[in-house]
Amino acid sequence: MTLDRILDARLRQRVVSADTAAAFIQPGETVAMSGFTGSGYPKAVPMALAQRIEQAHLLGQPFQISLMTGASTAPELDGALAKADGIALRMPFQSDPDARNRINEGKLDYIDIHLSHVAQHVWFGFYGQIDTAVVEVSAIREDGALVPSTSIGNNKTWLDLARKVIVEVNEWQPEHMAGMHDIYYGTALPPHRRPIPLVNVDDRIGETALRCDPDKIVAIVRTNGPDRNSPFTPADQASRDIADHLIEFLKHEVAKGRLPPNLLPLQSGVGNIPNAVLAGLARSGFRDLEAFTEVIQDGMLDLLRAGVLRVASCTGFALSPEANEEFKRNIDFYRERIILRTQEISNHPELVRRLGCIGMNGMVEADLYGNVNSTHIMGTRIQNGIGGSGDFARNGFLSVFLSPSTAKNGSISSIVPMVSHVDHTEHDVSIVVTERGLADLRGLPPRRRARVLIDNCVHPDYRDQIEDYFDRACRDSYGKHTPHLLPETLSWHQRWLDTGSMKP
Ligand code: 0RQ
Repeated sequence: MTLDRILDARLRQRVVSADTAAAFIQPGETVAMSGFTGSGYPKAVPMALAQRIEQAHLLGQPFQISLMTGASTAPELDGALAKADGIALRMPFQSDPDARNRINEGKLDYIDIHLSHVAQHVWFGFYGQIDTAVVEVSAIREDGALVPSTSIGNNKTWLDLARKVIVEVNEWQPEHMAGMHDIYYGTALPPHRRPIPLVNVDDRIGETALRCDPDKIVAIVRTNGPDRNSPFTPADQASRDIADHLIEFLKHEVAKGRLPPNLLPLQSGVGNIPNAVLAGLARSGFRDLEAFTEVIQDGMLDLLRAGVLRVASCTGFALSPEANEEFKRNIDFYRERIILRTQEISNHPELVRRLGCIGMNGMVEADLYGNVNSTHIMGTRIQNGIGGSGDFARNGFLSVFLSPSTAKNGSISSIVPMVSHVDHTEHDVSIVVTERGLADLRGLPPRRRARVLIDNCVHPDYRDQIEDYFDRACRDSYGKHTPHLLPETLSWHQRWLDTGSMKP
């Protein structure tokens, strides 16, 4: 047991309070913070910064920053800064209710991009200079290298490119995480890029700690606080039915010889349905599975413990409080089986395609031809963001989208004539699953895709309505390749906005 997590004596002298550290951040700065789906985000400096911003506003002084992270964070970061009206621009992903409201009120600019793109676009210079990086770590080694905590996200890029760096050393994070991380320093910019030497899910191609020029570290803050641990909601019947349809399909694919008996590396989004899929896999009889994914949630720890999953590669965690305790208690077991990577590697299109990942993500809605909306409610209100779903949908061996067939107590059909916003085009979607069944869209032309979706995925309450639309579109549409009645395509959404139901 190490007494002090800061082993570099020089850096130990830079320990200050969160308030002192936050004072290094000036109005108008671009600030890049750690954090991915509620893990490994800084716990103290963002709150101190939010207070500073509130005080400035009370004095009538403008104070906002542009904020980048790995993905979503927590109330102490996104929530506190959004409530303080401290964020002018946010990227690349968030799921915080306060930030979401401000974005949807048009008061906070949000850039929602593929998670694999973030680091490279920052390196390309598309987002200008990063002024300050604020990064949580679990320890600082004697040589000054930073041992990451429960997420890596874009931290390598932030530390490489920021002009100044604030480090939070969080003693709540398990000290024995050291060795779990794999930070690849071989990325280069075009035209100097080389193949990434990762051919198996468990290949280690990098270093176990982050490099950081010690001269850039202006402040170090000691913290001792938990990650945002969202409580686990037991799977409902619809989620279990969705999981059962998908697992039956995967078994069918093995029987047909299109997938090996231990499948191909799994990517799983976060939430109730993906967790139900993981729970279903635990009972499925599959063994020796692998995960090449962004986020590890409770279900993956269960699969690892049960020996169903052999190894999991990710960039962060999203665990319940119980799962977090379990993870900390058995850290030596998990360190052998989990590898955390930077998100440019965990989500890299080259690797997702080479490994042949099976992408499984939630969706808001799909249309008759298989276009998928993952982000916008009624086409205009952002929910979270595309996250990593596009990295896996476009490049994986299979791209599966999962959703109940209805939303908001049945007043909305998740299968609509035309999606109100497109995140994944018909070219990137192979399988759609609702609790009603599974639509296998592979190899089908548009009208047959519509048939399969109607027959398998639409809720009975909306079946006649969508059949009627499709029949009339096939009869009256200008072109018969992807039939549509353009004035009617979004009438379902408008009806819900007008009357509170998509039903006529
Ligand atoms: O809103 O709570 O206000 O009622 O959308 O829906 O049913 O709670 O489902 O939490 O699984 O989220 C697509 C948003 C699904 C998620 C999405 C409303 C619904 C509710 C949430 P309310 P649920 P989930 C890995 C991969 C993109 C990012 C991604 C997501 C709210 O899966 O963010 O895949 N995906 N990342 O009522 C109107 C519909 C609706 C609808 C749901 N058809 N119309 N509202 N809702 N369907 C992680 C990362 O990349 C970091």
